[in-house]
Amino acid sequence: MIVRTLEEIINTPRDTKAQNWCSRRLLLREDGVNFSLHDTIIYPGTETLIWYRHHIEAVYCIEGEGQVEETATGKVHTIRPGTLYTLDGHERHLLRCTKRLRLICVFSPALTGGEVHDENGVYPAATAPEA
Ligand code: 9YT
Repeated sequence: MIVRTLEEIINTPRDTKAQNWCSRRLLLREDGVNFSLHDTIIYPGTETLIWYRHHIEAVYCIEGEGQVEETATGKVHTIRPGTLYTLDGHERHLLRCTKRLRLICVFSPALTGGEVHDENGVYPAATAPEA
């Protein structure tokens, strides 16, 4: 059994910081459960281009307010506490934050840790199969 707390992760290497967000990575690939689980904060007033070409991400909002815009269609979804969105089609999108968002995010396959978006909003694919 794995038991850990957010407090144990803050300001460690599992607390990954980018310009528009920070991601506290509670479970990673090295934990061997085939998904990763993150407690993510998105900073207000930001817009982030995201395109998880190699991953499926599920995002459950527990605090704040924002929008997701699908770039292929222009479709806009409001994000508020209690809203889930899942990028089951690897949708390229813009994530806008109007009120500091706290999001619980699950990635499959699991992130290895340290990933931040490249210029296309992509996280790299893991190089070896999961354990
Ligand atoms: C919603 C989203 O994808 N935000 C970017 C950070 C990501 N959730 C992560 O790496 O935890």
